[in-house]
Amino acid sequence: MTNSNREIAVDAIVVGAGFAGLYMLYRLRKLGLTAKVIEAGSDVGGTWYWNRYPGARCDVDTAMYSYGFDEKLQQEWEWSEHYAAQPELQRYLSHVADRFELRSDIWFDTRVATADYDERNASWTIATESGDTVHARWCILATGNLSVGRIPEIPGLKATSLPVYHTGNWPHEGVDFTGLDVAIIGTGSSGIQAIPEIAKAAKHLTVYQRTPSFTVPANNRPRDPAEYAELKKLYPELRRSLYAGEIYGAGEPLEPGSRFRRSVAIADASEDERRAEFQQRWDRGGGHFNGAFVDILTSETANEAAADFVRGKISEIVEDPEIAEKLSPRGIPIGTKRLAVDDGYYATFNRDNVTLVDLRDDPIAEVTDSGVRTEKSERRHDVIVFATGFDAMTGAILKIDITGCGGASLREKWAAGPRTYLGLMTHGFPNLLLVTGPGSPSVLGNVVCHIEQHVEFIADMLADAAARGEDVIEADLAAEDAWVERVNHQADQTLYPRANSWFLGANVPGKPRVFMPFVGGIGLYRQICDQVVADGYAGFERGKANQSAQAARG
Ligand code: N01
Repeated sequence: MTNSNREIAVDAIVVGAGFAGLYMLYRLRKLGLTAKVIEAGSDVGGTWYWNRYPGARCDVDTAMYSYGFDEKLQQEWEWSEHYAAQPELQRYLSHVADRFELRSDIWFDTRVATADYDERNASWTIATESGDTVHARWCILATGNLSVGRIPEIPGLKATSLPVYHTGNWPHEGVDFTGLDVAIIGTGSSGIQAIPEIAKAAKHLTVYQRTPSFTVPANNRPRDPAEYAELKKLYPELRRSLYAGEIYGAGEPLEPGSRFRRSVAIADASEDERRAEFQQRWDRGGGHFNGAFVDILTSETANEAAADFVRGKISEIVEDPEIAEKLSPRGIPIGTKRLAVDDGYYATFNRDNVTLVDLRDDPIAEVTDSGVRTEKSERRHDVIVFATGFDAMTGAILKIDITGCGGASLREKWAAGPRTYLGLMTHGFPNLLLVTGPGSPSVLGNVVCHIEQHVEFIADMLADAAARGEDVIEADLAAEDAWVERVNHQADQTLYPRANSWFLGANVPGKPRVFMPFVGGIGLYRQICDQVVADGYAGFERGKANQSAQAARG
């Protein structure tokens, strides 16, 4: 990275040029504010810029995993498949950047190092790793929930001469696996997407699995033109019902109506009805499998029925019963780690060139120059792929050294877990706004609709403050404490805390175990936000900069 030493002052600085940062910039400009977006990558795209591993594709029907804010955009853009692959998503975001002429306000290849709040001026000073300085009234973090990849510490890994890749930071030129003996470590959503594709290309693929995950088929297919035309007519109603939480989580359905709305409790369905419901969802494909019954994430009985159905499918698909058993998750409620959506995952284990190593039985001891040594055996490999996930939700925020009022450090404030009001702001850090921050529903469901809701909330709040001549906004401490309590309480009513998931930070050694997303669903969350607005932005303290400075000086 070269030193650029630019210094500018704008109304708002936005960190990140993925789905959130692009739309935020668009809305800030609509408010007449000057803004700059800082992006570490060389192009827009965020997650879709970095995650280019083979098989990377959306796990939500992409027609709904797209912006709804511009009618012409959603009518004119043509998705080719139900579950678009990474290149198409990247093209879409690139198109959005060009269509709304956003690039001129984005600094690419630039990473934010520090952000410091100046109480006297009620403004933020952002310093980049390459020596730039930006002064801004508002600092908006659109850094993504899954953008800091993690490779576990394994003896010998740092010293190995083998090529090592992480799915979340994949080489742009791709990796040619032809004729190679490949190891992949990790079987979450990324591994589950990559494994079938790498198996097709490689001479041999060894899958090192520590915990089996539940996955359901995507049943991906090209879009049928007539069905797609019909969908486009229904966009407003579909988006309305998705935002209202009337359709399950990510918004798999492509038509409104009772068929896709939240279903009945499992106790109200007979054995035959249960099976039929699971089967039709399995056949249709996609993550809405977990919406079969309304209590799958709250009732052990309902959850076990769904889990049993999937385990039954694994034993039907996988020919070797021992491998089928190793692939079958037990003791982890289905859906408490994000349900993966795959394209031929289980059938991949029927291939002659695929080996499954169960790390529960035979843990990794070290990585060598020739491969991977487990406690019981040693295998030669030409390349190692890590699909070991992310320092999720807080990783990208805390990677920036952020100081707020009185020089307080956000890393210290969040040392025992993130504390926010509505996932939007954190007390002691005025004018710092988070898009889909911890404490919001964000990653549970369709993140694009959550992003749109947050960006619109932030833009409306800034417009309202401007209309009142206010330029300082801060989360009220009591409101924040009450929100954190509510997020925890709500999670405790579900089965979510039973899994060692990244939702809880359990995948990062030493990270506090706190359930980070709001599990109440986007419908309830939206109602709460609407009420906050109706009550004059209740829970947000607002004022004028000089008044705040006087207050700060005492
Ligand atoms: O990461 P993960 P991911 N030794 O944390 C294993 C989104 N996403 O990148 O469970 C051996 O889920 C770990 O094992 P365990 C989606 O929201 C979306 O796959 O900790 N193994 C697990 O198997 C998803 O949930 C799309 O025992 C180790 C795996 O690595 C999120 O990203 C596509 C290990 C990590 O799974 C993260 O998914 C892909 C070790 N030391 C991802 N450490 C879309 O389609 C970890 N593991 C939009």
